[in-house]
Amino acid sequence: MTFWREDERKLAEAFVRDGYVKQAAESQDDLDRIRDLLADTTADYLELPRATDKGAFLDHIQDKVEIEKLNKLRMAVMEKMNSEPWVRLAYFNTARRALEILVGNELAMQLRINLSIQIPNDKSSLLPVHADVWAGDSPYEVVLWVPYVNVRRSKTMFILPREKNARHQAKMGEFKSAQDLHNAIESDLDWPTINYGEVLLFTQNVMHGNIVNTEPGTRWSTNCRFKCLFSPFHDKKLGEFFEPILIRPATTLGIQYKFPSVG
Ligand SMILES: O=C(O)CCC(=O)C(=O)O
Ligand SMILES: [Fe+2]
Repeated sequence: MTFWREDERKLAEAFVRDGYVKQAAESQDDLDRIRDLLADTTADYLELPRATDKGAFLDHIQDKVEIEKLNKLRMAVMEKMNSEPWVRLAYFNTARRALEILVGNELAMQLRINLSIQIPNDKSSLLPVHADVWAGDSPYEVVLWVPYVNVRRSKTMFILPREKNARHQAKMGEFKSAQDLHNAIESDLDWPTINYGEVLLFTQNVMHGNIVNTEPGTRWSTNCRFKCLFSPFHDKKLGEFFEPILIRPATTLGIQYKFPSVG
């Protein structure tokens, strides 16, 4: 006996087993719209003509910007992306059904979508092995991670699948440094190949991160957290870091209900 629908159960089981799932974007139009905004904003910022092939333009941005100016560009593009009201809904639409299956149908979404740009051989924009729950995120959050170019090997991110994560985490006290930890987990890491048009959902309870991109092109990706509105919040609070995006009528009625006063 299970209350799960068969296709939903498969997705849920894979997520629980590995701590992540990859799937086709549920709305290619919304994905394209965000990708095009990133490309056009970048072109405007660099005072270059807007590209026709936006994907290729992003992938080859290392030819157009120096490493020293990269973070300023990243901040400017991120600012623009977060100032466009349609982007949040478009972002959600790229994995709406999966988020409802994996997280819930009453949802809070992170207020800011983060952008990461990793040009080949840049050592300055790395996120060494970590789990966001170690630094104030609640273990109930799921990250929707979206690449705007094809990513694989060192151009993607690495994830330690759940079972292996549990094994290594049990020996956490033995590691002297992040590098030590990285060396210990290295052979157990997954490096999901994700083509443009696909998205990744993962739990930040498992260790993950990235290394220097030694592939020929630049990685462009965004990440944003979603959680069930009624799951416990940790340091990242509702209203400060998250905002409700879907509240169902029964909840609205429940919140508004006032018992009749008696006597
Ligand atoms: O994009 C990456 O390589 C890492 C992203 C990450 O650590 C996160 O979204 O929590
Ligand atoms: Fe992270």
